[in-house]
Amino acid sequence: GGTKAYAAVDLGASSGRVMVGRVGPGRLELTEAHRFPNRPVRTPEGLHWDVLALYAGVLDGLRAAGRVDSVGVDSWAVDHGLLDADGALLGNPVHYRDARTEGVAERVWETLPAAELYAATGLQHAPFNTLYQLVAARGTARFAAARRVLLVPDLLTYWLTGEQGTELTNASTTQLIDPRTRDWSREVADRAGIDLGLFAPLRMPGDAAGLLRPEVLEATGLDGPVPVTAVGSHDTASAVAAVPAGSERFAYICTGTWSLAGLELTGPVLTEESRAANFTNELGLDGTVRYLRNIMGLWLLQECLRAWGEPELGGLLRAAAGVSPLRSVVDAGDPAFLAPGRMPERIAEACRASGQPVPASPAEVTRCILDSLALAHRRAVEDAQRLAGHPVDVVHVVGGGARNALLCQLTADACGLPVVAGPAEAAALGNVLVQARRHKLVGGLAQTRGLLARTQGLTRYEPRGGTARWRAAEARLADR
Ligand code: ADP
Ligand code: LRH
Repeated sequence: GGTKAYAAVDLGASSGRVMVGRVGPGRLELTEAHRFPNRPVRTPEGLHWDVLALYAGVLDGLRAAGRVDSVGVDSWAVDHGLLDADGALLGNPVHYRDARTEGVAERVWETLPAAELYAATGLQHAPFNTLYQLVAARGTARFAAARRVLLVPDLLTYWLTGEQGTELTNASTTQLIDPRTRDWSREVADRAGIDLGLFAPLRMPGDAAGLLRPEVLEATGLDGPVPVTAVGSHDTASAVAAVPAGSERFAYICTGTWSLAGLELTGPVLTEESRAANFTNELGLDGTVRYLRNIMGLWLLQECLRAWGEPELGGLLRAAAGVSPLRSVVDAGDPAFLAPGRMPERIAEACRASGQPVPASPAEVTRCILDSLALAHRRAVEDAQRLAGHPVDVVHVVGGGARNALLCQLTADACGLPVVAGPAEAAALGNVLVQARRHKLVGGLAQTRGLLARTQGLTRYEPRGGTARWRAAEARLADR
């Protein structure tokens, strides 16, 4: 009694899943109902998300989940679908790794200088920020026909319920939100020539987002009514909400396709120094700010695995653990690694260009990637503390990379701080917990973090010393 079940639809860049969270007094259990690949598709027009395949996976997952008390959807940020005047999707959402935004930011900065843009929105510079994508789309027939922009989780929520909205945490990655007012920045939109009327009204995590449509009930075999709840629909917002921290003195690293490394703050840091360090201020639950840096993450390894014909990951990581440490490192923050393709070669080229030994075997390349990620984690955790004036004494690693023991240990060593790893499915848990708030089963962040710490299996990694070696490796990169 007193336990409810929630379906968390969590779409990552590498896989989508529908998880079922059971929440009751002192209870939080997560099980996987269905997982499906997320495979981007390149057509002559560019690189796209196969959003219909993802929606089919969501419906299969809801069927597998069975009876639930509500549903919530989160996904990767910035990307969106365009709808025509009838509400029909105009083509597949373009992938943030597509090249159409090359050079677009530089054009925008001619009328809206980068420094002013940062002061107004606090958003990192990434070529794929929604603002730049919309500017890139301008002039296309598709954009001319567009009457609405829906971010990916809002698009799926629309298909599930028929209701449109723009959830705030994900809206904060568009580069059109002022993190101080937590509302649209009309000035930025006007100066960039973007019509904010394209976006549906803002909604907050915890808001009702409608009921599953009759056709969805039919397709999933569920009995209605099934409410849908707006959650922290940016996957990173949901993941940070599920960091099982016991105090405010923590850093987090959400490690999946990306590594998102930083701090949870009560307000944005909009200084010029912060801009130069490319830290972002994204909006989180309960008035929080996600102050973090994007690091290329396990994308580097995913792309190598693809090039090597998908060898088994466990064996490769064991082999990498035996390779001598810090032989060569690359800058895991370098946007040069953003696009898909030829990843082992690109990593080799970066090592050669910086006069380091070129990793040859898959085990050596894997070790180079993990050392480089740990080094980038160290830099982000250090820089964030300094720039925000917010010291920490523990680093929480959540997301799929929390299952990678070598990466967690190297991160502890590099940061010179203990790492607490887990939960690996943090985004789904954060999604579930916001739904459970609607039924008053859980409270605010501090309370749910306690529940997470008590119920989720966590692994602790102590730093093994030798931070001098990491400082030296850092200097090797900085010299270039
Ligand atoms: P995303 O949400 O961006 O798709 P995830 O958080 O699901 O990413 O993380 C996926 C990554 O987690 C994989 O690329 C892989 O490197 C890592 N991972 C998943 N399972 C394991 C495992 N059992 N051991 C080591 N690493 C793992
Ligand atoms: C991680 C993520 C990240 C964004 C990127 C586009 O999945 O949402 O927070 O920067 O995708």
